[in-house]
Amino acid sequence: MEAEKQANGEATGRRSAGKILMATVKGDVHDIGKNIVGVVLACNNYEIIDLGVMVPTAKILETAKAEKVDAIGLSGLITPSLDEMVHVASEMEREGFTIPLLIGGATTSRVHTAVKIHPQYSSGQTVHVHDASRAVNVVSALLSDDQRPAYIADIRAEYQKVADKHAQGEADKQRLPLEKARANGFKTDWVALTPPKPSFLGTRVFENVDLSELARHIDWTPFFQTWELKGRYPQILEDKDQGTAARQLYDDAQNMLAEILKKNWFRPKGIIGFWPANAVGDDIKLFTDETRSAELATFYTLRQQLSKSGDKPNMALADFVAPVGTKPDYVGGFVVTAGLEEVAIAERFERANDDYSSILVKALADRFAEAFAEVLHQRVRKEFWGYAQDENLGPDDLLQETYRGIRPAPGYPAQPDHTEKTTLFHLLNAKQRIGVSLTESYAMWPGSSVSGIYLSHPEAYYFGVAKVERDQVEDYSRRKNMPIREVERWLGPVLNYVPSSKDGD
Ligand code: B12
Repeated sequence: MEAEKQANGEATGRRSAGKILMATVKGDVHDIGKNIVGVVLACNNYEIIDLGVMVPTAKILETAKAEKVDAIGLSGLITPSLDEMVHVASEMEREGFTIPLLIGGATTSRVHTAVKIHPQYSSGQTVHVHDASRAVNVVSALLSDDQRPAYIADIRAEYQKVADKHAQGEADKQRLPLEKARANGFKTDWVALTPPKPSFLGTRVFENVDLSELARHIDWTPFFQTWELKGRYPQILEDKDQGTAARQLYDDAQNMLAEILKKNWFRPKGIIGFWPANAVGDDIKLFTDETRSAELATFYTLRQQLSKSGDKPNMALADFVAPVGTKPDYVGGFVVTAGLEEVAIAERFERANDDYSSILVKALADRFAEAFAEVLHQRVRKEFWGYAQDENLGPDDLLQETYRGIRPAPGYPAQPDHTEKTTLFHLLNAKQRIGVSLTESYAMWPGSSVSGIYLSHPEAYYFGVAKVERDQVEDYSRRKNMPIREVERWLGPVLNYVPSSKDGD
C-alpha cells in the first residue's frame, strides 16, 4: 500500500506527475529494461501501471482508456516485437488516441521509430527513448503543456531528417544480385578438409548443473550494461566516473550470487544435439542417419548481398558446412535456460517492493544462461564433438572466442530470421525435454534462455547478413516454402526494400 501511495505521490502528499502505462508487447518475454524505466519514473513521482510481458495490443489500449493514462510505454527485446509496436501505433491512431507513445528496448532504435512507428500515429507523438536515464526528461516534456508544442515540433523535424538520411543511406549502398553474391561465397577446399564426426548423434539433456561452475564463466561486461554502466569488466570497477557505482553494484551482485549458489535458487537446463548434415546451396540439410538417404530437417540460411571490396566473400552460414556430395559433415544445436525459478524469485522481491533485487536476480539469470551456453559449447568442442580435445581456455579466454567453431543464434546478425528457432526446437524437442517454449514472436520462455546451432568449420566466424534484396527474399520464400508476405514480416528489419502491398501470394 505504501509503495502504491508512493507511486502516485499520495505518500508524499504530492500529486503524481502523471500516469504511465508500461508493457512488453505481445510475444516478447523481456522486462528488465521496462522495469528499470518504471522504477526510475516512479522515483520521479510518476504513477506506473505495469501490465507485464506478452501483452496483446487490445489489452494495452483498453487499460489505457480505463485508467485514463497520460502516456503508453512499450518495450521489446527481439525484432519481431518491432512489428507489434507498429501495430500498437496504428491501432492508437484508429481508436482516436492522442497521448504520447514511448518506445524502448534493446531491439528498438530511433531510426526504426522514425521510419516505421511514428508515421502510423500522427494524432499523438511517438518518441524513442534510448535508456532509462533519458525517460524522465522525455516524459516531463511530453506531459508539460508549456514544453509539449515545441518539443513535438523538434521531434517531428528530427524524425523527418532521420527518415530521409536512412532512405538515402540504404540507397547508396551497392548490393549484388543473389546469384552474384553466391558466386562470391566463402570457399573451402573440401578435399583437404575432413569434417570431424561428433561422439554421438541425436540429443542429450543436461540438468543438475553445477551453478558455481557457471558462475565462474559469467561475462560481467553485459551485466553492467544492464545498469547503463558502459565499459569492460573488470576495468570498469576502477573507472574514475563509474567505478564507485560499478563496485557497489558488483558487491550487491556477489551477495545475490552467493544466495543463488547457497540456496540453489536456479535450476538451469540444457539440451544439445548433433545430426549428419550437408549444404545444398544456401541451406543446411540434416539427415536421419549416416546413409544421408532421408532428410530430417533443413536450416535455411541467408547470404550477404552487400558488394564486397577485394576478395572478401559474401557469407552465408551454409558456407561452413560441406556441400552434399563432397564430405559427410555434421551440425549441432542447443537450447539452454537459467530456468523458470528466477521468475518466481524476482516476483517475491517485487512483492516486497524490492525492485532492485528483483532486477538483480533477472540480470544474473541472463548471465547464467549465457555462461551455460559458453560452458556447454566448450564441452561440445572438447568432448561431445571432440574436435578440440586439447583446447585449454579459461573463462576469460573463452570470451575472446579464440576457439574453433561458432554457435550462431537465430535472431543474431548471422541469421536474423527468428523463425529458424522452430526447426531447432522441434529437433531438440526443447519444450518437452527442458521446458523452454517459443512464443508467437519466437521469443523463448523462460526469458533467460539462449539457443543456437553449432558449426565446427576451422575458419567459421560470426558475420552480419545485413540487408537483403527482393530476389533473395523470393528465393528464400520458395526454399522455405513460406509465403513471401510472411518472410517479409519476419525479415522486416533486414529488408532493403519496402514490401509492396501486392505481395499477396
Ligand atoms: C543481455 C542480452 C540478452 C539476455 C537477455 C536480456 C534482457 N533480459 O533484456 C539473454 C542472454 C537472455 C539474451 C537472449 C537472447 N537474445 Co539477446 N541480447 C542481450 C544484449 C547483449 C543486451 C540487452 C540488454 O542490455 N538488456 C538489458 C536491458 C536493461 O536493456 P534494454 O532492454 O535495452 O532496456 C533499456 C532501454 O532499451 C530502455 N527501455 C527498455 N524498455 C523500455 C520501455 C520504455 C517505455 C522506455 C521509455 C524505455 C525502455 O531503458 C532500459 C534501461 O536503460 C543485446 C545486445 C544489445 N547491446 O542491446 C542482445 C539482443 C537484444 N539479443 C538478441 C537476440 C536475437 C537474442 C536471442 C534470440 C538469441 C538466441 N537465439 O538465443 C535470445 C532471446 C531470448 C529469449 N528469451 O527469447 C538481439 C535482438 C535483436 C534481434 N535480432 O531480434 C540483440 C539486439 C543482439 C543482436 N545484436 O542482434 N539476450
